[in-house]
Amino acid sequence: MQHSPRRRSVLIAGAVGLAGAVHLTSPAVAAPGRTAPVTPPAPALIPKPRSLRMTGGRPFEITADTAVVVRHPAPEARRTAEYLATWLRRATGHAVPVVTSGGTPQAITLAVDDETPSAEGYRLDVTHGGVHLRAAEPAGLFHATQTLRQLLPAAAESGTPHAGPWTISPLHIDDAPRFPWRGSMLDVARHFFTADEVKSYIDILALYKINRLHLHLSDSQGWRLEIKSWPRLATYGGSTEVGGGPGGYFTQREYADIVRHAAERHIMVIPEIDMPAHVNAAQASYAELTCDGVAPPLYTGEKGIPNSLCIDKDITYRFIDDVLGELADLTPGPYLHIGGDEALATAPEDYRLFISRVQQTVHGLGKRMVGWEEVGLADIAPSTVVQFWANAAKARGALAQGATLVLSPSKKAYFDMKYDADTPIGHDWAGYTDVQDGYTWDPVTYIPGVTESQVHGAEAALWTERVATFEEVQYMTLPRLPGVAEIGWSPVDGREWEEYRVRLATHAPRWSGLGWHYHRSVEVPWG
Ligand code: TNX
Repeated sequence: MQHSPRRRSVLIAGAVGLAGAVHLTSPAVAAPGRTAPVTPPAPALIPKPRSLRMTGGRPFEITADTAVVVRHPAPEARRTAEYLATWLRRATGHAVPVVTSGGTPQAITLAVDDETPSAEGYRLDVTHGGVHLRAAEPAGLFHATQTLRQLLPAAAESGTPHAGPWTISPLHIDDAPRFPWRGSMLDVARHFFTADEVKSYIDILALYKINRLHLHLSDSQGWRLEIKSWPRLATYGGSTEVGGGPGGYFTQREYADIVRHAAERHIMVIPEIDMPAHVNAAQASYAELTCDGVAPPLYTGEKGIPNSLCIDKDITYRFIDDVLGELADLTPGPYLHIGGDEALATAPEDYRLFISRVQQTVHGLGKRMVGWEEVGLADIAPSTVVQFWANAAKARGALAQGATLVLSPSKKAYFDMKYDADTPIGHDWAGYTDVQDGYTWDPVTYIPGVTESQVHGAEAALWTERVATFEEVQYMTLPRLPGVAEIGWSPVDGREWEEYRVRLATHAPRWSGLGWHYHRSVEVPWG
């Protein structure tokens, strides 16, 4: 499906309505009897900005004279400028120096914006003479650079310089996210993915303004983080994976490197240590974590197996204090995810006692607790973030206690679900989730009766029992991830599948340039 430039501009204007501030006044709309100047089509940005206006006139061009100018005092702004300049150098072959002063023509300027106080919002202006990125906070500046990246041709992603011309049509963008939590979960426990692969995953998240990376670091099939006080968790518990492969784990240094790589892209890492169930790898490593003191063998099967930490033993809580203590020290973000799902081998009363004790530990470490929806069955503090995946009653139990939600509905946002019957890998227990299914839902209305203020946002979850290679991670993630990103960022009023799928199709050359595999869903009009 093709839209004329004018039609596409109007569709972009759909997003403007909700923001209510700026209206799309296309210079292409001339008075009767006058010839309209040609206005280029609105760019196919994902997530769609809150408001975008093509302002007309001669384009901006990146030339050998182009510099990146930093007029924002935060050190992170300087880092973002360097990141942008590095990317531009690789794309264009130009020198693109980073400077802090001087009236450079053809400059791309990063500056403070006192008018957009939102933590992640930004404004972006392109004129013939220059590009201005303005934000109150460094995160907004970073997001602005990712928008700028999408304003340039896909050839810019290939990692080797291309001949220009590198032009951008004049426009004004005023943008900010709808939700503060736009997440992506990667299960590195069922199959292990290396720190370099995780960093590559983070780079894709950044392009779509995803700002939370949730790492599922432990499960029955593998323990993936070095814990210095309990070393066998990683060295033995991490020594295999589903199917019997070699598994692996992150050293603390590697984990810190992942956290840093994410932070440089304004992405917060949410680490999860799953308990009281999903603990076979831990119990295989330390027999004292079982009630009978007998260590089970390592497990490399795919199905969940009923196991539980021993709720009555003191050593269980020493283990948790040690593990969460080391994890908290390594994690600058305010959240620790303690899993809490599918505790089928734990009696309900024991489960409630257990979650209360773990919550005390998390709070004692100065962190907020995150748990899967099952923690709504326990007594939880209002500061708890509860991750919905299937059961509305449990989520409501959490809301009734003043807790808040992140939405990961398994029927919409589980990227381990097959796209359709022909998808060679993945699950189907929650149904097929093709691109349209993954795009057409809303985090506030998904569970009836929930209000916007009770929702932090949306998170995609990629479980990896059946996802064995990093190519398969890419294939299950794209093209669904941009949909979750737009659900979390863009105003609900501007979201329309027929328009989105056309926009999405234009991103495929970008993914190819980056070397990313993706699924060519029949629902998307790929070029
Ligand atoms: C359910 S959703 C699980 C995971 C599995 C997933 C497979 C949730 C909290 N638990 O342990 O990997 O299904 O789709």
